[in-house]
Amino acid sequence: MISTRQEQRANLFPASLAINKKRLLNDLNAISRIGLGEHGSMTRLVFSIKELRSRQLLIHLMTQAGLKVHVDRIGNIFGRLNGGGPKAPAVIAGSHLDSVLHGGKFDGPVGVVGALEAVRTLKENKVGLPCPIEVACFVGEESSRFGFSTLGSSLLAGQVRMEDLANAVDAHGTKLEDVLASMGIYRDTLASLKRDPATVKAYLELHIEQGPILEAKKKKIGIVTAIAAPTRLKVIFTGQADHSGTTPMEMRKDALVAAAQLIGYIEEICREYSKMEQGRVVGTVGAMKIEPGVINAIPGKVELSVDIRSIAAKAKDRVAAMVKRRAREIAKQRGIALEILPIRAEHPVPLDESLLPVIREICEEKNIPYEIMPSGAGHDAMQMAKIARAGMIFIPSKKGISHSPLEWTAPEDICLGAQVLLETIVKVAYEKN
Ligand code: HGY
Ligand code: MN
Ligand code: MN
Repeated sequence: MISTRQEQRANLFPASLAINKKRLLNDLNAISRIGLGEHGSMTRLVFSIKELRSRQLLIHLMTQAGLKVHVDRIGNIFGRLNGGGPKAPAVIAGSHLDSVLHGGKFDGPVGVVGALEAVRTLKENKVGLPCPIEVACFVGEESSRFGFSTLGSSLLAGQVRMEDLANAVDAHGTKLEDVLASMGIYRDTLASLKRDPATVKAYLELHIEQGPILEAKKKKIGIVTAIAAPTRLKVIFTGQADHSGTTPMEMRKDALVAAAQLIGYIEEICREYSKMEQGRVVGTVGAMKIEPGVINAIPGKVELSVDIRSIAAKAKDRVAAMVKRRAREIAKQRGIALEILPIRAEHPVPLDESLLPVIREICEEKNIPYEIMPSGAGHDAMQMAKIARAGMIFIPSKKGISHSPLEWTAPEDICLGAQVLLETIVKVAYEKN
């Protein structure tokens, strides 16, 4: 008698099947030793030697696990466990290994090693699967170096034109498009990086929450409904460098004071907007370049990076327009020049509604307190959602801190998240196509 898929899954997926916690945490610690800096901070900026080394280590771990490893032209890594027919679309689970400057050790790696441990567990228990499972590590998820985020997953989803990279430049003046050219990637080769959506059944990402909600509500798993998206700009005020001692106040064209006015406005307008019903908007100026940048010269030129985010697309666009308008007003009042360069403007991404009950059922079966919630941070899942059903599983961040050496998630929470990911992978794999 042919058993139902549930019975099939039950037979092939004994409830006793559990990830190897020690191995998972060992992998996370091994990766965390690459890019370790002062006060336990992590720096693995995209295409840096340390970031490349972390990807090299992952390839070794995947090979050791007996997975079929594929690295694409930009450096995205896929470790595949075959299953089902040759054309069966794969369930992919993954995240990223690159970090922000002086960040934490959990943002990204938790999702990569969690997925690796889930697939390794399936393989060593010889669980028959109706489709391939792939562990993915995407290149350049963080915008820290070039201002451009989710690079690898955007390319896989066919979301990048060369012109989109025009203003993606790092602090040393290195252009992202030049780095791609050095890898043999030009306008005409970008399309070759796109993955055929027919080869992907679903995408799942385990990630730290990077916010305070799960801890505050004493929940252990977050089931993500949607991902906030950024509008990122480069704002350049150009006044007049001059002597800080001899130039009278009324004759100055001080670019830094103009920048300070705009920074204050961004904070004020985002606080205001977040109180209104149109939806919470957050705005940050995280980086600034001042020229000449010395104590006895009036700043002649200041370049600001502006990051405005919201789940509510209209609210985000409205705030971005108000910030641009205010920048123009400030420049006019002060008689200084203004340039506003778009880096990227993305739409908030709803995640797949049909994956939510799958994750919720696992949490309820295992009595895990869970929270259904949006993500304020960006993730590779927002790009993968453009070519496949995408879902995200959050685990708590201590005090909600992230992008900081104080970023911390308890080992037992990481292991629980990986176990929920494992069981979600199997359930999704067994769903009818
Ligand atoms: O910046 C972000 O939202 C994410 O942490 N990459
Ligand atoms: Mn991050
Ligand atoms: Mn991340």
